[in-house]
Amino acid sequence: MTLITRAAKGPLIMGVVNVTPDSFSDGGRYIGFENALAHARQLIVDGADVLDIGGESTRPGAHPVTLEEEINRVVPLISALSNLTDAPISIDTLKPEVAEEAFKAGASIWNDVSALSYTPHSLETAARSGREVILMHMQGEPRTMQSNPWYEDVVAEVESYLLERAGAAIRAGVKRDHIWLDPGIGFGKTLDHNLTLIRATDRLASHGFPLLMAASRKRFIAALEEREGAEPSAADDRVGGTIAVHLHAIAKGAKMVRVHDVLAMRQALRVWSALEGA
Ligand code: HH2
Repeated sequence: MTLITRAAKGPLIMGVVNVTPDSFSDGGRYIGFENALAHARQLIVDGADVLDIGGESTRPGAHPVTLEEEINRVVPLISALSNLTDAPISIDTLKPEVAEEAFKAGASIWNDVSALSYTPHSLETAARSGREVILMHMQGEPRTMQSNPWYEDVVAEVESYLLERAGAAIRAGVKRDHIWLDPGIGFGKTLDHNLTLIRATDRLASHGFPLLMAASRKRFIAALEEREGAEPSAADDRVGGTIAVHLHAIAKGAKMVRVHDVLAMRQALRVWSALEGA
């Protein structure tokens, strides 16, 4: 069963496992194999439906990693996890070579923050793999994307980009019902761009492709606090803001949320679903 089929029954929680020294919110914490494995297993116990494994940070200013290093970080973990659990595994990478090795090790979803545009072979690799793909919007590139994000109409531009990338994926041979879309919260966006996009979840989710919302611990939550005269929170302390965004998005049709704090998100979703009668 694909994730998309499962999501038709109710919103899914994707748990983040960053095997990186420099991710913005949890960099360095799960870098060793044993630590990463224990963390991933805990996320499943906490209620994750799917695990998203990443070996390269996309935060502004992060250091690029070599292909070999990225493969060495993620593949042993994916192999071990796919022997230990039935939970689907997603590989968060820009590189088709990493995605291919991850698929061989047991991953079934390619989460690509470049929407399969980073290399000329990305579309073809995704199509050949037969796996599900997550296509995310980003303005610019991770190193500089937050320097001066600018849009005439952020919702229309993100929407048309995502539909254009979905069309390109389909033309390359990716199945239509294997495609997720993601507005890319924080990727080349100001606080107001992020809020406008989150409010537009219903519009972005209205094109027949399931939508992923991924706001976990992101900096705009602290920017909002700052704008309101409050002390901006550290990344670890943004769980309340994360949950607020994700429940708002789920109420407007998002089918999956990507989070670091799975236990809190699962509890919030359980209570919200009971109240909504879902
Ligand atoms: N955000 C991050 C990484 N991967 N994938 C999708 N589809 N959507 C996102 O918004 C998204 C993503 C950034 O968060 P994190 O993994 O915690 O940090 P880092 O990239 O620094 O490892």
